[in-house]
Amino acid sequence: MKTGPSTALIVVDIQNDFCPGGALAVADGDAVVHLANRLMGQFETVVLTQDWHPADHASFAANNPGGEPFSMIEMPYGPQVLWPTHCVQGTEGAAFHAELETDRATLVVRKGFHSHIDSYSAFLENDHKTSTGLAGALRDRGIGEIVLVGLATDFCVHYSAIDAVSLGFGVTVLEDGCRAIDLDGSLAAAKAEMAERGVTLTTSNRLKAA
Ligand code: VGL
Ligand code: ZN
Repeated sequence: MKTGPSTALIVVDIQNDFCPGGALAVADGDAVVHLANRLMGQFETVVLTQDWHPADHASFAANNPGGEPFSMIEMPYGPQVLWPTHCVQGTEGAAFHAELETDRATLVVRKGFHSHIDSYSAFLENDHKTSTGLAGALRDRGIGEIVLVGLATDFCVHYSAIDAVSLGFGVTVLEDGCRAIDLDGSLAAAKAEMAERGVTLTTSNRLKAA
């Protein structure tokens, strides 16, 4: 099956730090690599996203005196989880998983590189204003629908999905192609919000040619 040319596959943050052994490991995160590779063969437009933080990033607990990893703080743009230091630019942890077939990508989007704003979404940073440029790049390529897989379901996949809906894209999340961090019920909340905003939550075996 080949998916139609107006649908892009977006592979979110399949990087070493989100895989077992990484700094912010998502349980079973590496289990999605082979499915992502297989799906890439079915799309003309394949986007990879890469969490790409400077070492002084404000979302790192280590850069917030007294801040515990996985606790919440208030940033000028709203609440922010403090994370273990992860995906620092140029490190092995920020590199894509070695088995991810990155040669298939037609666009790679890096995000989270402003020290004072986190960016879960591949479209808008966490201030919900600063654009990564991805929406424009997709529109310029004639893309109207996106299919999302990757890490983590409840953070970067979730925020990418709801921003894409707000920006006018049709959005499908393949749940078997994602794994979650699941912090205090964040997976259930993310799934409920995605469903409510009109994201189609399905599985790869039900992906239809569009
Ligand atoms: C992510 C937390 C912090 C993700 C990135 O890729 O879901 N989560 N940075
Ligand atoms: Zn991050």
